[in-house]
Amino acid sequence: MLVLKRLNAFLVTLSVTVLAGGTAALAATGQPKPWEIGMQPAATPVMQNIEWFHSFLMWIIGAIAVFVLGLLIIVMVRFNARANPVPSRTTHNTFIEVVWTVVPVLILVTIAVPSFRLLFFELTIPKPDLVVKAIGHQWYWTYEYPGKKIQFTSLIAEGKDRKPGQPRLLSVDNDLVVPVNKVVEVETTGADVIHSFAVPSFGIKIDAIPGRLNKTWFKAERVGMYYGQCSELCGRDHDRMPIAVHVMSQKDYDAWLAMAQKKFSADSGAARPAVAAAKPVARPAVQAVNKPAAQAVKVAAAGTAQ
Ligand SMILES: [Cu+2]
Repeated sequence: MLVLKRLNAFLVTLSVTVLAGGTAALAATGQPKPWEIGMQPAATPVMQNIEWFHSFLMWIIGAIAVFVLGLLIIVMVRFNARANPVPSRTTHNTFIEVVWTVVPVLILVTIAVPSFRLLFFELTIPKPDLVVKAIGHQWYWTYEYPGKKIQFTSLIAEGKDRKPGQPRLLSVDNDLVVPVNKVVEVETTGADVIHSFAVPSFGIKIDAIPGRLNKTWFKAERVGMYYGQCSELCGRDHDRMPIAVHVMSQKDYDAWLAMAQKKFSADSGAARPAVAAAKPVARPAVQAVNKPAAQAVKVAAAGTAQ
């Protein structure tokens, strides 16, 4: 009885925790949380579709796993050497062979239809209300608002630069600011190596490749802060180029735009000095390792030249 009582108490605690967690998740902004096992709450229609597709696949995977487990148990119980000492010599059964070919095909078709629908939804960019350009650098992002003469760098906020409430390793000095409920087209490119612009709660992840212009889109449906990270191994400080998107109401965005056009005017060069500040993230140990490698490259190059 005690065991049952304890089990009951555990289940009640668990359900309360899950419910409370669910409510908190709804109110929370787009960033990871301790002990999170699901995905970050969706903030765009694309991510809502990704979440749906994920759950849909989980049901199919679960059903297949349970079915196969059931078959294994039946085989173990009914056809072991003790229960079935004289095995049958059957080798073919046309009906079963047709079934185990056709059913998997049907399952794959069932998966393929929503999968392609989601892919087209992600890749077909609706008419944008705003275009922003994200340029990956080693190791920070620069953002441009084409046609609005805004260009600024976005550097990780660390130490005393990190304001209270800003999450560690995800916050930056200058957020990418966009209006709520508007289609934002993101153009990405790389200035040096391949980076990747990814924001989990928007359901976007797109490579920023030097010499190419990649495009994706999002429509954030709630105001708030949404965080992402460069998701392509791009060198020493790959972990130090977070993405912080501040989604604002149209009114706040307009006010920010007016301010930004003065502060980050692409013509004034005001955005430039910050780039220099990004460089001296000293990591002596790594540099020491890199040096011999650089020398080796030089030696190899000299060898080729001869
Ligand atoms: Cu990167």
